[in-house]
Amino acid sequence: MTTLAPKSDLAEWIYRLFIRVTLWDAAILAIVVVAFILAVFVFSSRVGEAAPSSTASSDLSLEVAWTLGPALILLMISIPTVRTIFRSQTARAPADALAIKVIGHQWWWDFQYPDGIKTANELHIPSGRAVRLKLESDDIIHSFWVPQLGGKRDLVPGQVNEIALVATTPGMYPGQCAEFCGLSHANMRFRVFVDSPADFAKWQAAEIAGPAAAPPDDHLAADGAKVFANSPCTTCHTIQGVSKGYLGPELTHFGSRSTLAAGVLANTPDNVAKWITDPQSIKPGANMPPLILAGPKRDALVAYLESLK
Ligand code: HEC
Ligand SMILES: [Cu+2]
Repeated sequence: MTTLAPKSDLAEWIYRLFIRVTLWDAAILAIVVVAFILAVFVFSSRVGEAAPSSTASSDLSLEVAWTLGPALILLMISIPTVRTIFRSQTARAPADALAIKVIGHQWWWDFQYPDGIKTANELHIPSGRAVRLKLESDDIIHSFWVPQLGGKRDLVPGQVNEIALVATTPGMYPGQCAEFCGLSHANMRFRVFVDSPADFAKWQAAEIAGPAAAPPDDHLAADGAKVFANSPCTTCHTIQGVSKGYLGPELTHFGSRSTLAAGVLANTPDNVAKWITDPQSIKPGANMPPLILAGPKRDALVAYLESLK
């Protein structure tokens, strides 16, 4: 998570501004340090000497110089700052930008695409295409922050904030909620996968197609599908064609995600089993109840979830 290796146009503008402001700040620092050294070692009186004469109120050109100098430096900082602010406004995003709804929940992320694709905690976007993220919150204020893709923007209940960017380089970029939002705020992470346009089209097609059927010889997953269908999991979690939940992350393609519980754990069968058994011990405050389900039933459920590619 670094702001010094920008991978989108927005992050690049902010990075360049940061470097410029830092250089001007360095110039101010150099001037102040030199003036300080001169004052201490050259233009000061020694013990026993008379105090040097003051020029403060008598020299008009000096007064003008140290008023105009700093004013000019501030101007050189404010012009690019204001320009970057205007440039980064989402109104300037092209009309064909990919609009994705981002909904913050305590403590996970919901991503909804215009063609009906829904996913959680792992956002896929194409490189080289404008993306317009519409930020909303389901509960309290969160903040969307992917350091390599651009500055933070808050998700405020009852309001839609936007952030627009064109990602330049395929790769995985970690993100994090950047506004304190309660017990598991630090566990509200996410990942942005910037895919090449071809990879993105492939991902999109797989998502739209619904969950892949488990291989016919995977009896464990088939049993797990039955366990899921008859469990309280269906109240909260949506799996396309199976359940319509109203509260938790979409699980339709859970098996194709690399992490679970907002980036807290790697998505492995062991971790999923631990998560289902006692979510709160892994993620304090998690809004998913522990499920009293052990042995073969739980193993089957885990196999089913992992088969949802
Ligand atoms: C009361 C609603 C509720 C019920 C019931 C529930 N969950 Fe969840 N589940 C959640 C919430 C909320 C989260 C997000 C927790 C977080 O990351 O903070 C979650 C997260 C998950 C995740 C991680 C998803 C991801 O991509 O990070 C999995 C897997 C999961 N639940 C499986 C299950 C299974 C299996 C059951 C049934 C045994 C179940 N849940 C029952 C609400 C629920
Ligand atoms: Cu948050």
